[in-house]
Amino acid sequence: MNEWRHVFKLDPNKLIENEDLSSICESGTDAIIIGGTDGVTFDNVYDLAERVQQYTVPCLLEVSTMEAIMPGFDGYLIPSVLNSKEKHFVTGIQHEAIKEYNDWIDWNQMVVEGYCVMNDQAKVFKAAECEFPTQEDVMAYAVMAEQMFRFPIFYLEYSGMFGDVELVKQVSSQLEQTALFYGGGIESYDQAAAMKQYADVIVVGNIIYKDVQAALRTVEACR
Ligand code: 1GP
Repeated sequence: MNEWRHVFKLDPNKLIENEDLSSICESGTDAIIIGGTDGVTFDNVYDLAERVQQYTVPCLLEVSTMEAIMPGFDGYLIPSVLNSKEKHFVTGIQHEAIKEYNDWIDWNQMVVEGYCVMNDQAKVFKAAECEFPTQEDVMAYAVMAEQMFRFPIFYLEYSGMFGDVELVKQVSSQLEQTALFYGGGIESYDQAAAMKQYADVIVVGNIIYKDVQAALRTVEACR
C-alpha cells in the first residue's frame, strides 16, 4: 500500500459490463476498492468481489455496512469520519463491529482511514452527518489523523466534485507518515495529474461508469 499511486473504487450498487471491468482491472491501477454509500448489500459485494478476484490486481473492501463484511479480500479499509457530528461515524460503528467480530478479525488486514468529507452535496456527507470543515479544520484533522491517532491514511473525500488543489497541497505538506488519499471528481488525465502532484494516492470512482476510456487515462497520469 505504501507504493500505491492510483486506485479505482467500484460501487457494488452500480452495474459494470465484463469488458469494462476487465479494462479497469488490467489497467495497471494499484488496487480495486469495493465500496459505496448506499445500496451496499452482502449479495452485490459478493458478486462484484468474485468478478474482480479473477484478476491479479489487489482487491480491498471499504467497509460501510456490517451486513456486507466477508472474508476473502486482500485487505479491509475501515473509515472513521473525522468531520462527522455523530460519534457513531467516528468510533461507534467500529466499536460495535469489534464487539461482534473481534475473534474473527485479522488486524494485519485492517487499515483505518481518517476521512474528511469536503463536498456537502455528496451522499456520504449527509449519510455520515458531516459538518462542513473550514481550511483550518481540515489541517487540524490531518494532524489529528497522523499525530494523535496514527492513522495510516488521511482521506480527503470530495466524492462527485473536483476539489481544491491548493488545499490538497497544504494538507500534503502537513503529513509525513500518514498517506494522503484524494478522491472526488477526477475525470481526466489532467485532473488526475493535478491531484497526484500532492496526494500520495488518487481514488477514481464515478467516471468508470460514464467513460471507461477517460477512467483509464487517469492511470496513465500516475505513471
Ligand atoms: C468516492 O473518492 C471516491 O468515494 C471517488 O470519487 O466517484 O467522484 O471519482 P468520484
